[in-house]
This record gives sequence, structure tokens and C-alpha cells, in this order.
Amino acid sequence: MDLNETSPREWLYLTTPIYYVNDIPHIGHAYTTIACDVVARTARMTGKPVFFLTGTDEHGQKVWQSAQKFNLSPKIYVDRIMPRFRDLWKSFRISNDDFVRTTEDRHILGVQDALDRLWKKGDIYEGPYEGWYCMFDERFWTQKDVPDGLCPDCKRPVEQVRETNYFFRMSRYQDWLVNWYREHPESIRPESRYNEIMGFLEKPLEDLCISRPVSRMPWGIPIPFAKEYVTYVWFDALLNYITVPLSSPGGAENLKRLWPATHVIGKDILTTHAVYWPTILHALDLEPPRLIFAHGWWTVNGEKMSKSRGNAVDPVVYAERYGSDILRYFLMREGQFGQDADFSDSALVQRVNADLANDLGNLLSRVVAMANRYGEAGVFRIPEDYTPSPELLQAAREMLPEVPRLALRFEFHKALGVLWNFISLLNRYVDSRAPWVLAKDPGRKNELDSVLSDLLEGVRITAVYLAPFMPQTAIRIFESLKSTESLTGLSYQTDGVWGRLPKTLALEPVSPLFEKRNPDGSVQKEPRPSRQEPPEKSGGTPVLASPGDAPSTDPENPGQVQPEARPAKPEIDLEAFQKVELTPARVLAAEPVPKSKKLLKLTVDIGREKRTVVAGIAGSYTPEELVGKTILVLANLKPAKLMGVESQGMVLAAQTEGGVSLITFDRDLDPGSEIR
Ligand code: ME8
Repeated sequence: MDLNETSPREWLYLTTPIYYVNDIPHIGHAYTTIACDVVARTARMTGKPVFFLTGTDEHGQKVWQSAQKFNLSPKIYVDRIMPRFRDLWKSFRISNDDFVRTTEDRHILGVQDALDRLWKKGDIYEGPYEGWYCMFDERFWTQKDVPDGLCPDCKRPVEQVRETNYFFRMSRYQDWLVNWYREHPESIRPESRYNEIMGFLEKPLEDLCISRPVSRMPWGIPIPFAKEYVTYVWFDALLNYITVPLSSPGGAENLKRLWPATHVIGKDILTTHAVYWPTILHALDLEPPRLIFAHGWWTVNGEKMSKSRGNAVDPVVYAERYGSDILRYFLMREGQFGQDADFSDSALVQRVNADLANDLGNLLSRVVAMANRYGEAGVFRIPEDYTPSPELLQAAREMLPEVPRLALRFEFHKALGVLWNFISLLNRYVDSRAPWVLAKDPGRKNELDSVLSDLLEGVRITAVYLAPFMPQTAIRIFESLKSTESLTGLSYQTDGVWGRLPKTLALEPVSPLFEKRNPDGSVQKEPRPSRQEPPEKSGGTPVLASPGDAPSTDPENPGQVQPEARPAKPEIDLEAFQKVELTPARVLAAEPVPKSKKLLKLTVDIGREKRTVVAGIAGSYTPEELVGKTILVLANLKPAKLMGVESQGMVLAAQTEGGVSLITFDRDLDPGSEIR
């Protein structure tokens, strides 16, 4: 069930898994929790009522063993570890409405009540058990599952166990479950996970062993009708999703209002959620979850990350180094939510420098600095007759359905992609409208103020759409703009529309939102100035401008708030890139273009043929020094006439402080060699 399809008044009951406290949290836990937080915040901003639950799974073998390792009683141990999770969520600004611990009375009583009901109904029975037990995964396997004596999941040795136990009649509900999923194919996402579960359900379902003898493992919820047993940790843990609403004010009515829930989990715990849990719910006369979204796995340098492997990325360390909002952004932007992704410092640094420092941070700094500088005595006034730029207005309007819609479909990277397109549009608008040029002409004061109003509103709206992903950054932007929004009650409908800024703004220059990073993650001490100059003419001309041709930098405004960083362009896919034919070309001849100071006419060999290309490089190269060089040419650009000469391609070069620098190759190669 797509969350966008539920009625706006219907509750979104959203849950994370409750995490084991056998060790401290890692980035995988943060991933699921942040994703839920983004969905919860987005849904609230659309006006939907939300109940967002997370918590800790504190019973079971793993936790018990960890406590033993530290020579602590399990209760003292869990009391020490649990705050690591609770406090981490606070530092990540997770907006959960409740936090459940499975050692709390409200949960224990709820589990015992459910056990009693199922026992009385005959859905739980006592029976002999003989099987192969994996201590690590806390589950039994049959002989055929473990031909090599190793757990099929974790590959650790299994041990044979014979004992009397209690079983939940899960097999009884197999046909019902298969039918349910046939009728509700949208209730497990992504679709591949739905198919996985349907495949799993083709094999006969066994009954589920839901008890552990106290003599073997005492750390669990006592079974009310069999005191020498505790409840199997998964049966205990899954029930948190209903014990919390049931024990809250309103009890059964409260649960009825919230149910069915949307569970966000990692793909590792899909079977427990998509098979065990709906059958337990059905036996308790409750509907299966509305949606189970099983996201992908984070690896580190290609390896599975887990607490037990010791290669876990510590979110506390990263939040301290970068700030929790940056980590939130990275996790939501990098990779697709349903797919695996690899965590690397270099990818993180790249996102910080390009998306955050360059695109967003610079935009805010330059816009606020200009409003401050070009206002009267630091006070900027939105003109009485201000009409917003139709292009920006349209782009902002398109974000209103699109960004929340994508976030509620768990397509976080796409939602952020749409928002960053808007940010790029604003950056291009700064460059094309060049307020520092308008400011030189008193007759264009009204135009200048309108452009700045557009930009200030655009940045404010950016913060509204950013808020679910980067709540602290959104607040900093609102504060920088002296805008009155707060995260509580923020709404797309009222705050995400044009025209909410105060009419008079006394803005002060702001410190950078984000600091640029070196490849090792350390803060770059002195930001390297980068300049961007637009081409001499637009329209795909194969000419590079010489510096100073166009006023794209702000000469009156030196320092880091300059419009100096090149805004990132919208993301393209490989297919788009593959349309571009880049080719090494040997310069056979070069001569000046008559009557032009900048243009040279080159005859180049591109392997399959000769071409004439015209390039604006006369200020940086003499014709003589070019002949014999192998340069890079864009070969499939539509020909264009420049000063009367048809250019059949474009020479590529980098803009430098002193002119341009042609792209050449560090080895000898044939013209026309493939560039990939
Ligand atoms: O399974 N990549 O708790 P747990 C992405 N207590 N997500 C990851 C991850 C990774 N490398 N590693 C962990 C339990 N996760 C049970 C749950 S619910 C009733 C009981 C996330 O501490 C992901 O959400 O092992 C995964 O499902 C969860 O942490 C497992 O957390």
C-alpha cells in the first residue's frame, strides 16, 4: 500500500525495528531510524496524523551473552546500553512519539496477555522438540538445513538440542497468509521482497517454537502458563508493535485507530516480519501490517557490516565529525532505499563538498550577503509591486506534490534530487541575473530588489522541503532569513508556497552552513577559490570565454560568501552521458579567425575524418604551439557558425585564473580512440 494512497486523515503508524542492545548502535540502525524520521516528518507536514515508534529489544540469548561477557546482570547491562540508542536518536533529532523497551512492564504484560489468549484458543501447544540450534541467530534448523553442521545464515556451528517446548501453530495460517498476499501484493516493498516471501511460502510452513527453557536461557519474558520457560525473543519483540498502543491511554480503541502499522526494516529480518508476524496478528484477530518496507544493506568497503563482525561504522563518531544532519543527508541521498549501498568516506566528503557546501551553503551565504549589502542600511525591503519569477514559481509549485510524494514512497534519493534541481536553478538564477551588476545602476534598484526577493523566497522554500531530511539545517536557514517558521507545525501547504517572507528583513551575513572537507574528512582550512565564467555566447558554441568577459563573479563582495563556487548541475544517468561523443583529436593546423581577438580556427583529425573547429583560446595559445597536440573534442555537437566560420565540434578546456588550459593526454594515442 503506497502511503500516498491512504486518506490524509488516516493515521500513519510507523515503526523501526526495535534494536538489540547486545552492542552499541551502528550506522545501519541509524539508517532505518533516519528513514522513518524523514517519512514521519514528511507525513506530518502534509497534515497526516503520525505515531512513530522505535525502541530496544532487550531480551534473548545475544543480549544475555553480552551481559555475561561484561560480568553484569542482564538488567544492569541493558540499562547501560539502552541510553546509547535513546540518546543517539535525540542527537539525530529523531521525532519518535514513543520509545519502547521490551523490559518495561507495559510490554511484558502485553506479551503475557497475548500468550494467554493464544494458549486458551489452542493456537499454542506443548510438544517435544529436537533440532539443530544456532546460538548466534537464536533459531532452530532441521537436519536437511544443516548438512555440514553449519547454520545456513551465519555459517557458525549448530548444536543439537532435545527438549520439550511450546509452539505457535503457524502452519495453520499458511493458506490464509498466501491468499492475503495474493490479494495485497503491494503490502511488501520493494517488489523483489514480495516475490521472495511468496517463494518462501511455497514450502510448507512449520509451527514456530516460541519458548526457551529457563535452564538454558533465563533472560526473557516468563510464559504465564509454563513458569519454567521464557518467551522466544522474536515472539516477544514483534509484539511491541501492539503492546505499546494497547498500553497507552485508550487501550484497544487506540490500537484500532492506529492499526495497521507500516514497518520499516532491513532485509535481514523480512521473514520474521512478513511471515511470523502476520500469522501471530491473525491469530490475535488483527489485520496484517499495511506495509512492510525492507530496505537494503550498507556495506563498508564492500563487506557486510555488523556489530558481530566488528567493522561497524559508529554513527556517534561520524555525527561528531560531520554533524548529524550531514549524515542524515548522506544516508538518504546515497543509494536507493531498497538496494544495498556502500559506505565510504570519499563518497561522504564528495556529497559534503559538492551538494552541501557548494550548492546549498554557498547559495544561502551569497543571497543573505547580497540582501544585506544591497539593502538600505542593511535593511532589505521586498518591493511593493514584487511579482515572483515565473520560472522559480513554477519550479517551487512542482516540488509541492513531488518531494513529499517521493519521500512517502521511500524514494528519498529522488526526492532530494528534485530539491537539488531547485537549488541548482536558484544558483543559475544568481549567475544569470547578476545582482552585483544591477546594483551598479540606481535605475535598476527595483529589478535588483525583485531578484533578491526571488532568491530569498527560493532559499526559504528550499528550507521547508529540506526540513524532514535536515531539520537543524532548515532551522538555521529560517533563522538566517529572519523567517518565523519552526519545525513544529511546519506545513507544505502553508509554508511551502511563495510569499511567506516578512516584507522587511534586517539580515546579517551568515557563517557558512557547511565546511568543505579534505579527502580524509578533516575540515579544509582555506577554501580554494574557484571561479566560474560563462561562455562568450550561449547556445552550445564551441568557444571558451576569456576571463573577465562577463560579470558572473561579484567583485564587490570578496570572501567566502562569493558567487564563486560552480553550482552542481542536475544529475544525469549513464544513458544521457553516453550520447556525448568525446574524442581525442590531433591538431593538424591552426590559424586566427579574421577580425576576432579570441578565436582560433583548428583543423583536427578525429580518427575517422578531419574537422574544422573554432575555439576561443587565442588569448592562451599561439597557433604554432597547437599543431601536433592531441586535444579533447566534443565531436557530436551541432555545428555552429562563429564569426563566419562553421565549427564542427567543440574543443574542451578548463578555465583557469590566467586563461584556459586545454585538455590533453598523458600518453601517445591515436586520434579517435574511444573515451569511456
Ligand atoms: O534484528 N545496513 O535487531 P538488530 C542497513 N532486535 N541496516 C542495518 C544494517 C546494515 N548493515 N545492520 C542493521 C534485530 N541494520 C531485532 C529486531 S524487531 C521486532 C526486532 C538495521 O539490532 C536494519 O533495520 O539486529 C535491521 O533490520 C536492523 O538494524 C537489525 O537490528
